[in-house]
Amino acid sequence: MTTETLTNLVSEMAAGSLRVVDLTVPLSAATPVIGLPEEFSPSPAFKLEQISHYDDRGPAWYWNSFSCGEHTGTHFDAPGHWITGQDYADGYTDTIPPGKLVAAANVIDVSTESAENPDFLLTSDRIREWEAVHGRIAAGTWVLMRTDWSKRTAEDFLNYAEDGPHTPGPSVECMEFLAHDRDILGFGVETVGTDAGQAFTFDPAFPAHQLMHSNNKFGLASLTNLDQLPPTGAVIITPPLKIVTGSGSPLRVLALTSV
Ligand code: 23J
Ligand code: MN
Repeated sequence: MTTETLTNLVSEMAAGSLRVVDLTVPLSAATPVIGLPEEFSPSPAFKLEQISHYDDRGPAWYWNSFSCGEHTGTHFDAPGHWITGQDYADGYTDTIPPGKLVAAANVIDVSTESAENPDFLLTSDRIREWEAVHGRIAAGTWVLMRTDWSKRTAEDFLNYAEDGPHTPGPSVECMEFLAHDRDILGFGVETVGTDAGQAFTFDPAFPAHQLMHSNNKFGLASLTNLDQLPPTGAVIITPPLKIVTGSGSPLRVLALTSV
């Protein structure tokens, strides 16, 4: 049975009836990173340095070293990233069970609402509305919030104002609902972080981090191409780098979807 499923998978991919969609943004020095208030340590941007380039440092080979914060570009938030998730032994990049790194995705399109209001908050009511059309969100699946934020320029993507960033995200009660009533695997977004720009003012602050990670659930940030996915039916592959005791990492996120 299992063999048949995998045989069908590769033949449907070869035939073009299953497609691989890349949900990853390019990783370079220009990749936007989250800005925190200045009393906190900043996240360094991605940096690439040549080790050699077919030259006297290495005549037949080209390679680089790179550095960045773990939460740079398209990246995975492990439960241990947040104080509320620190005690899960299986909640760090090297200890997450691999079976949790391939899962179904539910894509909730709130791009219209987000275009009208950069502080748009996803609510449990909006999720129930989506479920009335697409079916109930199953336990152990991803919820991906489509905002089309990845289509913005870097400046409008971060969207800073004097009172902080203005970007869409989930409400507190939405995160409680998805963690407790739906028992999802994790919450993914197109914005720089899983929380809304103004989430530092919420109670609790940063509910996506606070509530997902306290329940051993994951985050995905800076996703792109969510407009190429169906509302249900796609499978996403999300293995972070196996950094020992890592809180997350940049990663390549691939979606398998029927055409
Ligand atoms: C550190 C502090 C606050 C936040 C974040 C990181 C993220 O959004 C992140 O990338 O996990 S809100
Ligand atoms: Mn993060």
